[in-house]
Amino acid sequence: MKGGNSRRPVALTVAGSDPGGGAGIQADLKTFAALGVYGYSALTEVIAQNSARVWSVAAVAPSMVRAQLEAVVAERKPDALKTGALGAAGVVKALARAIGELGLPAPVVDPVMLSSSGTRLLERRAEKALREELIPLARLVTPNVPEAEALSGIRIAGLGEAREAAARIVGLGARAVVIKGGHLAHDSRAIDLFHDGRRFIELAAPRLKIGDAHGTGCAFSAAVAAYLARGMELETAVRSAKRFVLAALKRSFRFGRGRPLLDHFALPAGQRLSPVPRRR
Ligand code: PXL
Repeated sequence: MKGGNSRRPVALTVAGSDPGGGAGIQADLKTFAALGVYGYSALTEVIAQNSARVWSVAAVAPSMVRAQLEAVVAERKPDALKTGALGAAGVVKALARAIGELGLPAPVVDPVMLSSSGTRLLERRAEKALREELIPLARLVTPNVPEAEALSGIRIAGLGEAREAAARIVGLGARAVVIKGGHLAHDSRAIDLFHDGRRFIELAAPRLKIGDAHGTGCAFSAAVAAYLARGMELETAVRSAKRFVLAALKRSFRFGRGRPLLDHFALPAGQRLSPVPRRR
């Protein structure tokens, strides 16, 4: 049989499982699909959870994470890579090695440390491996404020400290960082801070009164990876991902007593799929 050679864009997520579908691998795959990108996924932890709470976590062995990566890459190298919850130091190290050895793209690293309900999804010991082995390979790191504090060692009370923390994270070797400012409140606006070692760009969005939604970080980093897979340049991908999440949040909904869940298909297809004109 003739070999396939489809040109459709492919993004790979390396992350944990949320059987409730709001976060993790499931949110990443929905985001990829919404953005017209074929999704590969390698699982790092199986998590018994819903949008409200986590019951238990089962780790996937580093060798099994590696085996999943080898299996998909044997057929097609992804155009973009994102990482989410990684669990153990061994997984972080195996992933960092695999990126080099298998020739994977520089990853969008969502440095997930806690679930939205507060359970650890990255061992404490693994934070060092994340800082020293994975972040230096990153195309973009997407911490929230507590994660940016943990990575940089800087307490962030406002945009001034956020800039210092962003510079430190780029200093670890990442090409760029966006600190998600859900917490960096400017009253009615939420501000994200992008830094690529040269420029600081403040990305403001209206603060929605939706409460603490589940899986927004996953959707954001997955959307950046999907837009990169489609060939968008980084700053445009970040701006587009922010619009994607905002639209998904505006159409969020809840099950039972759970937290708000995103509608990954909220943005009209035309706005999702066409490249956004570059700002000059
Ligand atoms: O958004 C952080 C996160 C990442 N990955 C998984 C999660 C969560 C939050 O709950 O469940 C699998």
